[in-house]
Amino acid sequence: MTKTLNIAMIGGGFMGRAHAMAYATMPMCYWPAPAFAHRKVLVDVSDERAADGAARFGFDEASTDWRDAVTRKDIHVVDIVTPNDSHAEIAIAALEAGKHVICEKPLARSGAEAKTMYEAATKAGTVNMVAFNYRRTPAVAQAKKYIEDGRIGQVRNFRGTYLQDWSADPSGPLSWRFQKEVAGSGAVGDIGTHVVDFARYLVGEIVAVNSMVHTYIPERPLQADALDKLGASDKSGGGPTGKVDVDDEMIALLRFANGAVGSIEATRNAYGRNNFLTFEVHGSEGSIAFNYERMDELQVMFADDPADARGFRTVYTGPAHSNGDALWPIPALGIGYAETKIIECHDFFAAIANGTKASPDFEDGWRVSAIADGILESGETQRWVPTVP
Ligand code: SOE
Repeated sequence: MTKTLNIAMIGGGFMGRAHAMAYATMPMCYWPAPAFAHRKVLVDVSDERAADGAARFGFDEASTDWRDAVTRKDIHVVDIVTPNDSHAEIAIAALEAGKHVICEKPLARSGAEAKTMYEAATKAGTVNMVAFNYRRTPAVAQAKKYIEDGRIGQVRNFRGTYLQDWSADPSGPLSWRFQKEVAGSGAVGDIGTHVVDFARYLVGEIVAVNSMVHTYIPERPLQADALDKLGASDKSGGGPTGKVDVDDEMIALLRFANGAVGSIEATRNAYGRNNFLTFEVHGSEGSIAFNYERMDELQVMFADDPADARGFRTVYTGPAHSNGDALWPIPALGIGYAETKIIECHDFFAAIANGTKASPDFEDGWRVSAIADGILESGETQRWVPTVP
């Protein structure tokens, strides 16, 4: 019989909504489901927000006491969808209480902080996952398969970008995402880490980086509450402002353990780019390119393509591809952000049900955070920085 696992979700913002949708719909896509994800208790910072979130996202109970929620006997899974500064404390308490833990990215504000979570996870021996959901996109998983099958030969170059524009307007408020104490870093940790995850997933370990890191908008209007106001702007002016102490933009060169080279760019200030998360991988026998803004498609070129048909062609993902049979029956019907979270949720619960490791786990989260630290350090020193902790 399919087991039911009770979830305590800590946080009820945009990411909480995405996770709750996945809990509700995962069995509709994967049947029989590896387990039912029962939405038991939602924790938020005030009674009102918790009650609102519980009602909206379909949780039985609302609470403002995360310590109680993560130690309750009837809770099996703790889901952390809070700002970055609380990930470690909540995750370690949950792991010490023997819970399975899924945590939003970046795992922590720094490599050192992420390491404490990885160590707690190792000690607990429960299933742990860091939510780098974009690698669950079927086109991205197919790119990995092409690479593993040797379809593009020896990988030589990875070129990744994550460009958004929601923070390009200086009148956008000083939310937690612009505060080092809460976020750890800016574009580097928030979105650059998604590309680092792609690079490690597709090519392998990154051993050194050399980067430029810059902050263009040094001040922003103070925000009255702590809510995440992605893309908001307040043109009224004249109010108090506060200092932005994180990066707006980074460009990094990468050296991989297997000899490949690469580059990453990340910014949330690129007008006209919305969720421009891309990669190109060049190998000795072909190339693969992906852009999340066209997430059902993969561009491929294999060196043995006929000479009169050279150039990239489009593969539309569907039932023939990774997780495709769980999604829609015809290629290019169109998937979205929600599907990446459904697949992530399935893989996490399958790991729990089967007693296997989840991927990417807290060790990956720690290694990605250590690479983010290296990018920030190199931005200051202007030197190559080794990134294997
Ligand atoms: C804001 O840049 C953000 O919400 C990121 O934090 C997410 O990781 C990304 O998936 C979408 O954009």
